[in-house]
Amino acid sequence: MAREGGLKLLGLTVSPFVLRVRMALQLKGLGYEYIEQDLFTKGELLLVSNPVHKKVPVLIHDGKPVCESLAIVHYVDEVWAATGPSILPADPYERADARFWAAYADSKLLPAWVGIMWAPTEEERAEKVEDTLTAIGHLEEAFGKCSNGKAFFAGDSVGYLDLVLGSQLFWFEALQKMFGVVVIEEGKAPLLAAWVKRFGQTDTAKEVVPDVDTAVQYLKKLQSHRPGSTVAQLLS
Ligand SMILES: N[C@@H](CCC(=O)N[C@@H](CS)C(=O)NCC(=O)O)C(=O)O
Repeated sequence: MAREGGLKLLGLTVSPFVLRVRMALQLKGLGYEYIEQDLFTKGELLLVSNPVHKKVPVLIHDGKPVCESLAIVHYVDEVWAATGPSILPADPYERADARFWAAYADSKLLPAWVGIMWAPTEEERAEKVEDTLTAIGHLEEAFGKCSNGKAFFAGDSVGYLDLVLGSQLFWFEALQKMFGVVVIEEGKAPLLAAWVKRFGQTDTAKEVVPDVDTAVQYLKKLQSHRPGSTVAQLLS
């Protein structure tokens, strides 16, 4: 992997937002310095690089910070357009559609499954499971439409939506392990269930996705800090 001069990533191993950026850099074959952040005690570099949200990921390219995971993936795709495969679709309509579903995955699916972890009662947990499965139902339809019968959202190889949803999959495994919730069930979302298996076999997934136990351990650590801690926002 070529190491791109002046490329640093401020991250957190268990963050799906960070993971999608690592996946994008892997797809492009770009080397970078990875700097794990302690979000319990935020360091100076994170605070000056992302003074508005103070969140990871932040990609620092030649000293200039780029914040927000989707903006970073767009940036990587544009700056290294001639390096490796394209991440976003070339066709403007498909591009707009991919952005629509990425925003949906982050604004509806992600908060729903994070809610499963933090629900104070079993009743509220069941509601969050329902919300999660509704979002998965929409994404199952989106997969059918975007993939056009091919292996990935982007067609024959991994692209934007594969990264956006693929970066959340190891947390789905953690949810199953900790709460017995099956987020992508073969009977209800057969296209996505088959995609999960294919995605797991890609170099992108194999090289950068953390072990599910890392997520389980991190969640236990977060739970011990609730309530009233800003750490509660780590996966919000
Ligand atoms: N919309 C942001 C979300 C990033 C985010 O929520 N990062 C979490 C880690 S998973 C974080 O840094 N939280 C620190 C905090 O909330 O103080 C993105 O896409 O980059």
